[in-house]
Amino acid sequence: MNSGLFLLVFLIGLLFLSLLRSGESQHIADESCSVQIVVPGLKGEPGEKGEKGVPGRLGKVGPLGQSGPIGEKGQKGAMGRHGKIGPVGLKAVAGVREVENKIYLLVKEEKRYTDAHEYCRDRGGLLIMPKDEATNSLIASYISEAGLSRVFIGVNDLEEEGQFVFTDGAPLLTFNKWRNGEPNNAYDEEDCAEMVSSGGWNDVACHITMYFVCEFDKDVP
Ligand code: GN1
Ligand code: CA
Ligand code: CA
Repeated sequence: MNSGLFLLVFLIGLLFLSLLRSGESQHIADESCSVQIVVPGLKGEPGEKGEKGVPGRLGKVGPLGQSGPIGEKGQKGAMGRHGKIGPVGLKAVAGVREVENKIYLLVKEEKRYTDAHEYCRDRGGLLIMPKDEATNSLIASYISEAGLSRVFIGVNDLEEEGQFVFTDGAPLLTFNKWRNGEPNNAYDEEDCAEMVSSGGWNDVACHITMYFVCEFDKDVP
């Protein structure tokens, strides 16, 4: 018994004693009275150890930890797959020139005159027919800028010696650009024509091969 309980019992005992003396003093006046004071007993033996309790609740979530150091760079990945096949290119062609109603194409493939003519015609065009000074200058710039010295043009006298016509059959009535002394039908075999980088024309043999320029009409409505 602890000291608090002992004090309580002691006080209760005193209260009981005072009540006996005041309220019932007459009734028990003659009785022999005795005061009993309750005192705590000896401390008992310790009890047996209890069973283990159930586990407690989960604790609160802790604060975020500090970020770690940046890792090392990863290894290079494997090579990717092959790309798709690209569009068909224009073989050996160096750009084009364009005016309001025509497109000019320098073909850097050496061909004889008739093969060059067919090349252009098969693509919807004809060998270039420079019918005015502006067109002739443009083609001259085109070939000189390409670093060339000469190209076949669509001029020939295959039908009748000395009677030069454009490849579309039109005669050279209002414009030509023959160099001095040309056409001379050298070796009696020159029935086709070339343009040199200055813009001048010269009749040459048709069986020789060189680059050439095609012209194409634009579809102007
Ligand atoms: C001569 O000089 P050249 O090679 O550029 C000739 C042309 C012929 C040509 C044949 C002034 O030109 O008429 O077509 O050889 N020029 C002169 O290869 O005679
Ligand atoms: Ca000729
Ligand atoms: Ca000539």
